Amino acid sequence: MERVLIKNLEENELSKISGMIKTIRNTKYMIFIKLKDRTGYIQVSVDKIKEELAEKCAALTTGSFVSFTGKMVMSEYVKDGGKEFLPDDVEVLSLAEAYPIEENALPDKKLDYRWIDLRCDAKEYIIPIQSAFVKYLRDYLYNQDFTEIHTPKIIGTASESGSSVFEVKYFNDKAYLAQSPQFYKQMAIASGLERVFEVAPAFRAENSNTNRHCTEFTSFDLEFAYINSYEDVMHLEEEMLTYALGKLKENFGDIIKERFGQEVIVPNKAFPRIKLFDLYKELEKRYGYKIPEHDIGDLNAETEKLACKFAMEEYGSEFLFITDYSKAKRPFYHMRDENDVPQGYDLLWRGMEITSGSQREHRYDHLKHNADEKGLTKDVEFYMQFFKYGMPPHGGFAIGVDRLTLLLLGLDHIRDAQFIFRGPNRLYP
Ligand code: AMO
Repeated sequence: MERVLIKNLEENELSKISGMIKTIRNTKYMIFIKLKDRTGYIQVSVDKIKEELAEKCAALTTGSFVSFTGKMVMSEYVKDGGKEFLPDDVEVLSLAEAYPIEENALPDKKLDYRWIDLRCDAKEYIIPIQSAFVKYLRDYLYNQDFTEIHTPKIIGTASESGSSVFEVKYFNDKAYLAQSPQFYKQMAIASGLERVFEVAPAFRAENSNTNRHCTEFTSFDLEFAYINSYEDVMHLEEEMLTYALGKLKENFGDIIKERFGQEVIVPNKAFPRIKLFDLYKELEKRYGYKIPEHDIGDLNAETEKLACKFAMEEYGSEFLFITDYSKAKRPFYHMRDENDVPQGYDLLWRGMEITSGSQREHRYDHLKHNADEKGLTKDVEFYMQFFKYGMPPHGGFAIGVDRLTLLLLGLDHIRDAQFIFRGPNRLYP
């Protein structure tokens, strides 16, 4: 018999359902099993009058995978829609041992058994919602004529100044894990592709044990040509996020509210923008906060939080674009204006940086000047080649998918926003 998904069950039709046992309750006359498949839950009610079946079901355990054959009926005694499955037969596909973790286990222990941890009510939607978020972002870009690309993650030279790279042995040579597809997405522009994006892992050898850093994360990168300024880049990001949040609210708004207690807020106007040094002034004026000397020209975690508080109070916005960073703190590939101000931005959401973006320097001489100034001449030799044989004006940005998930669902730590977390002390499972 063909399997029927729980969502598609028809009343009184003989059907076979398959799924995982979420809970099992053995009472005097009945056994109640909460069965889950990818479309939802159903209560399977086994009457102990059916002795042979009841005996088999009594031996089942939480986490076991089973198939039941029987009929779905409507019952006034069953909560959440009143559907109940009355089986005639059970087939055990895999019997689970007792779980090695409880819901209140320590985070590290839960990571050891991540696949079991993801079965719990609080977490089972994290990955499906993340998948939908990325799909909506992708959909937006396909509608805007973007091409998805796939760039190498094992590379010959470090691809981003400033961030630490993981070195790997490559036969008799040395290679690195890509911190970003930055150089390759720009190379794609040089190849004439005009509008490209990539959703792929990025690696950072940063020994940061914070709730927002991982050593491997998923980077949603894009790059597009024929822009007039970095305003065009910010505008595209704003439109893309607004579209995706709209879709998320429509399709997952209720479940996000119910399971995570978070409201999906769809922006209804342009995201506010502020220059970095104006932000410093605002934060000092409003909250008496002074940025530490060593962070001047950049943001730190505390500034990001306060900046978002300011954006909400001043503009009623969860998002805030920060522009006009110091050139010392920005990569050499950002275009600069006549006053040497980088034409780039960071985007903050709910207290955290989610994006960096900019118009890129596409003029060979200017780019070389910027690279020389940062002492990178040798390191970026191969990248400089892309600009010698024709390159249109262009720009782009990258969003951290794990941070998006963390903030959308109001999770405490990025380890829960990743299917499998990678941090300085985490290489397994
Ligand atoms: P940047 O280094 O700011 O920019 O990274 C872009 C975004 O990626 C996410 N991110 C991280 N997420 C989790 N753990 C980390 N260790 C981590 N590092 C970064 C953040 C961040 O905003 N090439 C540029 C982008 C561009 O200009 O197109 C870059 O990589 O959400």
